[in-house]
Amino acid sequence: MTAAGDDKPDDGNNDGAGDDGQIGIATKTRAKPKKPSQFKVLMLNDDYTPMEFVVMVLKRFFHMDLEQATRVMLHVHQKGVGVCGIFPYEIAETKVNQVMEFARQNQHPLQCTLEKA
Ligand code: TYC
Repeated sequence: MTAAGDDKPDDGNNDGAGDDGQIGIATKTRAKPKKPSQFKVLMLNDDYTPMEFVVMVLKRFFHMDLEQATRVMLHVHQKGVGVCGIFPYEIAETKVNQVMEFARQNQHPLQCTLEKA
């Protein structure tokens, strides 16, 4: 970024002055803006939660249709873990909390967690 509206490339010396060496309003921005980081919501297998309940969770909280929810549930059942979706941190955290609370209310040990994508 440059000082006070000139259109020369940044001199990069970051001395607080513009490219012309004059003091002005600090308008420097990041060279590489950080993308909001994404998080996988993972579903874990267990021996007790009914398959139908897991399918219901995937439909309700992850907006999957019956076929997709059944495929993900069976993947988790067979492999031990599976991805329900990838979201910005706050949304991923909310989904995990919703799933855990719904499982708890229904007395199932279903576990759901986050992992950086
Ligand atoms: N393994 C469970 C059963 O046999 C089904 C299940 C699937 C449980 C996926 C949890 O995340 C899960 N009833």
